Amino acid sequence: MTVQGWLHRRRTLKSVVFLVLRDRSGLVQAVVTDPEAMAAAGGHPEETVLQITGIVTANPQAPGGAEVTSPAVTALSGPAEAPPFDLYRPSVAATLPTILDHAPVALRHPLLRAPHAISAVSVAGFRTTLDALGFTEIHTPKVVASATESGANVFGIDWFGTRAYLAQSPQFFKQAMVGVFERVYETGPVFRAEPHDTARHLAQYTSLDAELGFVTDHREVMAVLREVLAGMTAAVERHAGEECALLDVELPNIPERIPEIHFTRAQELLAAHTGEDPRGEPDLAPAHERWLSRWALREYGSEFLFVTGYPMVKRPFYTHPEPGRAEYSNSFDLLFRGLELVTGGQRLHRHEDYLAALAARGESPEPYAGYLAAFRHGMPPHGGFALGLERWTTRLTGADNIRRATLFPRDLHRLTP
Ligand code: AMO
Repeated sequence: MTVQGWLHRRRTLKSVVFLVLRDRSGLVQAVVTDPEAMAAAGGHPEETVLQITGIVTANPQAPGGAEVTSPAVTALSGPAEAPPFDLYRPSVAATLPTILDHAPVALRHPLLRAPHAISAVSVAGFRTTLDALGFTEIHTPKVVASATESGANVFGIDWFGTRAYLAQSPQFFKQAMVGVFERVYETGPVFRAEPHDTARHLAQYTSLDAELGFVTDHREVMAVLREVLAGMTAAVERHAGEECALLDVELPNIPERIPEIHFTRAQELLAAHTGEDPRGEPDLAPAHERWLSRWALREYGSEFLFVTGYPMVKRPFYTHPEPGRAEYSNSFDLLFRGLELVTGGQRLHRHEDYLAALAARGESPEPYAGYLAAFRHGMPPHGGFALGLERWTTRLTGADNIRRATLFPRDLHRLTP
């Protein structure tokens, strides 16, 4: 048989050279015993790209349980320099900045590659779940004329002499497409000019968005999200078992009904039990999210918790208010292992409600004309959510920093590689 891959590890002994080759499926060892071939094989440094043809022989001691004997070894290309750390060692002897600086080669280490394989199958699980529920995949512009989430953390760019922005979310487009397809989803990059340097913020991240029409309120959106989480987890279990084993990933149980707590009740609990009184604050602090996650685990055995009803002042203008309590909203955040993973909710769907909401915030409808057009032609009650892919993988793999779940992170300090 012929195998092609990278020379992961070379060991030269007196009468044998072991070449461990790495390809997309794992490791395989070739055993070179012919003296002439040994001299040639012994000269290849690690990360040389090799093609090896030989006889496959069972060997329980070899990685993968088999090895290639009597190999003919051809070098397809050789490395110009050694990797910044040994890729064959079981643990990674490098700091995060070194890993990120050398991402193209560092990510070849099985431990560093694994989170990205998990991300990939998670996205596949997101897609299959929503496909089965009758959603249509869409692709929308990433250069836009107005901010969607808030004007504060948007990147401005020059677009042929006109002011434009990098999309913070496909929010407007996915809502408009409810008018066309009823149920849509999108996976793609979004941009946030995040000035803070934290372990959970990126300036570019991958947003997994969904939006569906004909909902009664945000709870139907939460039910779809529950199915999506189950589908993503099942996909990881089925298709990334090796990576999960390598990283000691504990997959979460997805409760049939994810527990839910209203924002006001969450604040009461925090006031009663944490020695802090956040009542009156319009949002939850990261420490509050961690506390509530621990509470949900104790109280319901759930690693997920929906916090619903956030105050309208903290939600974007498209948010639907809570019937009978207009200062609160039909929106939610989903906390997973102490971190906000998803935001979603019910949206306004009547044109006049959008005009009123913008006016109440002292904003002109002018910059939103293209967006508002959809609502002039009849839109059903609808809602949706967005899940941050890198946050999902970070929490799933127990990574200490979101950058370990991002191929080429973009942040306050990093624009390369
Ligand atoms: P929001 O702004 O809360 O909501 O973002 C949704 C989810 O995206 C992730 N996220 C981030 N991940 C990494 N780095 C960041 N800087 C970052 N900012 C956000 C989080 C968050 O929960 N349009 C709404 C969604 C909706 O209502 O459909 C929105 O974008 O996991």
